[in-house]
Amino acid sequence: RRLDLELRRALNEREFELHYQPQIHLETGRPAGAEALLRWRHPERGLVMPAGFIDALAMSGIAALVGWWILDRACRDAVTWPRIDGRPMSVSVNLFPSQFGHADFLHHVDAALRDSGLPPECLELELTETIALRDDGAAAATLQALRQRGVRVAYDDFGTGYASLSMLRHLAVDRVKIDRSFVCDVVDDRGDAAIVRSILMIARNFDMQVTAEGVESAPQADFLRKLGCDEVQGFYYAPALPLAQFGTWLSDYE
Ligand code: G
Ligand code: G
Ligand code: MN
Ligand code: NA
Repeated sequence: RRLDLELRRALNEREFELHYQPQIHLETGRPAGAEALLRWRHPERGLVMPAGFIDALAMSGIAALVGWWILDRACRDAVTWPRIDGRPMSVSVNLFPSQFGHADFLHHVDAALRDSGLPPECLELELTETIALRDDGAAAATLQALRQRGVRVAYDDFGTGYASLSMLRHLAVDRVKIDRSFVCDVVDDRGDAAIVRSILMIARNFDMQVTAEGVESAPQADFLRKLGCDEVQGFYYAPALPLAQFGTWLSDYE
């Protein structure tokens, strides 16, 4: 169909680009990494956000192809980032469902790391529970293989799915990302605060780091810091920025 054809063209004509949203270590207020977020530089419509195409792309036949490009691009971009406070910046890459279960998945991860020279410890892969729930036995083996390489894995949108807890039992990961729907009213809504506190407690017991998404104000950041949240991202710090602008943003911290 029309959008499908357009997405194919976008891939061939190199209309996709990655923007980077900073991730801040709450204790120090310093950048720790960035999440790569896909944008479509459409010749007529200008910059198109994922809401306008990501579901169609995920279901199209080229999702994995675009996904390998994203992985490769993100690793190549991340090696250019400076160390902050002596630590290298990490890059978080969102995966499409068709990537994680793909027979060549680990091959592509290895190739992206090898070709870029990015240390495996600097790569974090973001999964949603629909991805991890797809194939239980294979998913566990794949996570184990990533861990052996030193690549980290995060659960995205944590708490929004129906199987968030049972996933942790079967598939250990390094980090959970608290969905921004729990963060926006966390200061004023007792229910949201209770959920965030509970996620933090579960994460500690499973030895996982926690990133809160969608932080838009200082009071939210302060609240999350006092609860012991590790990292945050959100408009309060920066939106996703084109690579060059992200570099400029980072240079303030060098
Ligand atoms: O950038 P924005 O917040 O509009 O992105 C919305 C959602 O689109 C993200 O939360 C994520 O789920 C999805 N998304 C954005 N970039 C990527 C990408 O590079 N790969 C995949 N698989 N999903 C992405
Ligand atoms: O991977 P995920 O689907 O969670 O992607 C994060 C999305 O959230 C991106 O599309 C990004 O543009 C958006 N986003 C990032 N920071 C904020 C924020 O502070 N507030 C809101 N409302 N959205 C945000
Ligand atoms: Mn994400
Ligand atoms: Na998310």
